Amino acid sequence: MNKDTTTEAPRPTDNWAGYYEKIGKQHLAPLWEVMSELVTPQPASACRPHLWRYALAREVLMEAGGLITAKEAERRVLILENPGMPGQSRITTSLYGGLQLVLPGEVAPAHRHSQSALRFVMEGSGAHTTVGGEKTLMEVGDFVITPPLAWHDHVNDSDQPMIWLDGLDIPLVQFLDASFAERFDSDAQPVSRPLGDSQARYGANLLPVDHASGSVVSPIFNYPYARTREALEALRRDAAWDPCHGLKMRYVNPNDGGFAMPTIGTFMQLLPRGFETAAYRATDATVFVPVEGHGRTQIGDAIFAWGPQDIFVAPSWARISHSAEEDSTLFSFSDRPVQQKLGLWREERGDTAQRTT
Ligand code: GTQ
Repeated sequence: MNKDTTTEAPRPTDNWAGYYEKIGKQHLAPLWEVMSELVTPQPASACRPHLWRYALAREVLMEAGGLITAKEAERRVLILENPGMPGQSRITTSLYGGLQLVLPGEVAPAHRHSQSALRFVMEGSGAHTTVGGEKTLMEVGDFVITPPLAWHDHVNDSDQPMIWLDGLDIPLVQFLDASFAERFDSDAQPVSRPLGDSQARYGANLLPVDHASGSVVSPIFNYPYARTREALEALRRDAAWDPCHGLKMRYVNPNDGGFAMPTIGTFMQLLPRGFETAAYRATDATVFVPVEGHGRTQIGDAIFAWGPQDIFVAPSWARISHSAEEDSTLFSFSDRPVQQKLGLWREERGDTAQRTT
């Protein structure tokens, strides 16, 4: 190769600003200025580890109960804003979290949207949500699904406040510009199926003989805590404890054995008293909700002491280790189904993780 052909071309190094301005007029930009921010050697997340103390959040949520009705608000929710992404309505980069309050006698009116929602019940008993024509009663620790575009209204006909954690794929749907939403023309949708129908039809290790599988959303829309807890308790007798997770189970869609929701993976784990997990990290930022027990979790450099109903979040690729002071159960959710479908999900376990730093 003739050396001169590469060195002769005029180089604009003395006038980058002028060059950038010129190409900017054509809506062009130089990759070399941004390459290292776009293609990072490791996840570079704005998401921060954080813990919301339930008692404190509850106090101000109850205050909102005196300021606005569920109907006025459409949904009376305090958004759990990740401190690294203020004003963006995100608990992780891809997911939204909020605490919703429905007071006795209130209705959060029927609507539907493209976004999938999970409810994880924090407090109260016997209020119901109606999803696609079927009511389900909500008890503490229940995991309830609202599939994309399913009509849903929440009604509290009990005599106690009902509070649950909402987890939605709002940021993900926003990123994809795929949001649709509409209001139903009355507060409550008609109920067309008896209580417990989906549970019996799809949630009893049976499926109707001609059930056409294939939906990406589980037809079971309430996974009661009582049954989950019972399974964990039975398994602990002969548990092969995972050094990173204790005993960790995944909520499943009986159609295909996949995750219960298309965009959000949900999990419940048991950490027995005294258990200390080995460090673990994965690319799915995760929201944890202790249901029973007390313990501590280290996420990167942050250490959080937690008890029932607290909510804490671990960013993508931050090292997580838990220690349980009592028998503890932790619900968690993340965007793992999305990452796995896209071939992006990655994890690093235990000692390996320690050695790679
Ligand atoms: O209950 O339908 O926290 O539509 C945010 C958006 C809850 C809901 C939220 C929603 C809902």
